[in-house]
Amino acid sequence: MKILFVNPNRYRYPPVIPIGLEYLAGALSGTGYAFDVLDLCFSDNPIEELETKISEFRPDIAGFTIRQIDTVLFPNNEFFLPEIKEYVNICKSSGCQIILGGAGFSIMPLEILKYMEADYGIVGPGEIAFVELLRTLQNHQIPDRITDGFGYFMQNIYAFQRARLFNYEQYLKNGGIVGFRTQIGCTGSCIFCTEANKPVVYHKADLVGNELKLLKEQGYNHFHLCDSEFNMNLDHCIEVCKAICSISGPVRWTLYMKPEPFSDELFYWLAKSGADMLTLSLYTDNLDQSKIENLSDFISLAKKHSIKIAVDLSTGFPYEDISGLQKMVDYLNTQPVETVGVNACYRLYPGTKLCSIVRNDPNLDKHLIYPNSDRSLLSPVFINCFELSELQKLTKGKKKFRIEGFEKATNYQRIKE
Ligand code: B12
Repeated sequence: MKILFVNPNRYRYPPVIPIGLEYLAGALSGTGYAFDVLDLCFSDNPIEELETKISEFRPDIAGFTIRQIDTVLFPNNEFFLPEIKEYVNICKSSGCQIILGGAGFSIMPLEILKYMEADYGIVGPGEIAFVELLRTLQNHQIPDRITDGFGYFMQNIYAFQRARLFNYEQYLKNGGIVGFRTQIGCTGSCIFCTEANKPVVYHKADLVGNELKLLKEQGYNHFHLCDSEFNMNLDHCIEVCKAICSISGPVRWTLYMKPEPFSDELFYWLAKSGADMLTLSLYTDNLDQSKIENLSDFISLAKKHSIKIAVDLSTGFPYEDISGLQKMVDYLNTQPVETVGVNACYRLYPGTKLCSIVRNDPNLDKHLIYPNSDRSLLSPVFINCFELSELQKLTKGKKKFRIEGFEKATNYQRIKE
């Protein structure tokens, strides 16, 4: 059975190396399945390249990684599924079975499977579930159309392998950065987020160190963490940092963090292992004095260890009073953070708390934005409760503040050196 992995992600602000396929290919090693990859990110003629690859390799299965449904931001939203469907159709017409996976796919698996008219899909981490699915197909048994990849991780420490499949140089030349993962899942419970309340599986810390060591030996020394948030379990975080410290020669890395938990020890090890910039996710709802004090401690510890902070500030949830944003803007303006991106437009996804709040209150309908004529949630729908003009008024003249949705860039590109 031959598998062709396809990366259809051609959004390049910045381009992202599809490392999910590298972990998947790592899991295939030793199983005897033949596979090849086609990365369409920089292709000048993706359709022709795909057709050529299919006629040369003759795969039985095409495995598509669907990293994004759309860009999540508004305005200037880009919806990716119609383009991906064109590639899926080409594979289908060659007789391949289609298997879908990826972070975007996992958000609305049933809907995307149907939209793509694909055969099977895996939600969440695919490493173990994909191999099982191949075995089931090979044994001529009928698998479930959708498998929950998390269900296959019985232990919460995961020994993984990562293959090296893609042309990293081309990504780096175009503003990309090499990613790595230290855990799967998220303990956060943000009301708008599709990653909320997912079981967490930790990568074995020494294997994370080893992965970065191998990448460093290949000449890469600047990395981006690909966990939802890093600080879910401080013991694991510190173990990972220590493992990174064991690599000879310095590396730099950048990460996502939530405001809690943290400790002086964590920041010490972050800095020692080369973390020099973090994106901190903050919210303005339920803001009270104790949260501000906690935040001040977080910011001063990062500063003490020379780690720069970019803030992603989410505001304007249903029923929220704008005075909370005013308070947060005034506070952050006095703090040693490099940039603050303010977001008040939320992409609605079925299954999130925000979506059920909206569905249960028709008074919120006036805040909904439908950028496309299709009114299903597969095509983006947003809720926006704070007017753009109000955000502009509150942040006017405050240089480090930026309203999200206009600029096509991400924090590691904004904060250099
Ligand atoms: C890190 C990250 C970034 C970094 C990437 C850095 C880098 N160089 O790698 C940066 C900051 C650059 C970034 C940018 C963007 N991101 Co981002 N990002 C993430 C994050 C946190 C991790 C993604 C990741 O790499 N995971 C690690 C890899 C190993 O996992 P994986 O790809 O999911 O693969 C596993 C499974 O999905 C599965 N799998 C994957 N492919 C396949 C294929 C098959 C066939 C199978 C069976 C299984 C399978 O198995 C894999 C191994 O376990 C996710 C959220 C999340 N926790 O997933 C958001 C996320 C993917 N990003 C998102 C978005 C919107 C963006 C941007 C569009 C933001 C913007 N407006 O600029 C850009 C897009 C950039 C681009 N060119 O695509 C959204 C997509 C949401 C949606 N509606 O679809 C997510 C889900 C966050 C969210 N909840 O909103 N991002």
